[in-house]
Amino acid sequence: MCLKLILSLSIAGLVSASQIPGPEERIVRGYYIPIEYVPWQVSMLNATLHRCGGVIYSDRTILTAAHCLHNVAVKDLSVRAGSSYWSKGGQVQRVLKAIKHPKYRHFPNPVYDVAVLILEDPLKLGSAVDEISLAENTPDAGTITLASGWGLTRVPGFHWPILHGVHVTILNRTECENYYKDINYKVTNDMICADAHQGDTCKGDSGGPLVDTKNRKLVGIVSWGAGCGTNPGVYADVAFFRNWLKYTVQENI
Ligand code: 4AZ
Repeated sequence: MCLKLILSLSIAGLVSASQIPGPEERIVRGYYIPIEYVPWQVSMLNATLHRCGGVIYSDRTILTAAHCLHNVAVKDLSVRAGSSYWSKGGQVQRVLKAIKHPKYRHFPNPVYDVAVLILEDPLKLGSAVDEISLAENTPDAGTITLASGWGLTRVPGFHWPILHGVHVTILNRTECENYYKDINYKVTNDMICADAHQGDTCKGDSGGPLVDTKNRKLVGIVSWGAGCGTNPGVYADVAFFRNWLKYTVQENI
């Protein structure tokens, strides 16, 4: 009886300890998630190295951030889908065409930071590889969303070999705008912000998904932030870009 109690207490202790992320376990301060939880996630590879995240919109189209295409040649790009590792497993397809939003600029921070990738051959969809639909509406402040990727888990740090996820809360845009104005960055109406204190995206997560898991809609694409885990994370507002994304896919497929 006593042994049983000690055993169950120590098991409970182990479980709860593993659920509290230590400072070394960070997307920043996130947790490992298997690809089946976020089957819309891909790694965008430049030659053989992870460069950015991406999102499966259809078997032949991937959404990512426009800044991920900076200084890369389309012929060197591919995506890996269906694996929790950016470096192995799943399916790899080459990118045929990459289309940045025509209003994309990068000063003082990225604006209109979205792009569409057309794949050479379609992905085979299944439990680890699946498309996600675009949100119709900008998420309300307070909505809890899931971000994922292979980005830095601490600053300074390196790209993690295994996929991480983190739940983040959407912030009021005006507050985020005022916050960043004070440190000379510009949050505009093509962006949404999420609180960074409970966990955040970081370098290498860019282009990846921010998802409202309650209704399984893509609400954001990882874009930028001042540092990781301290100031709000900034995402392209998918509802804002919905028409452009749909039109661009239709015109190029
Ligand atoms: C980056 O450099 C980056 N904390 C992406 C996301 C965030 C910061 C930086 C958000 O790609």
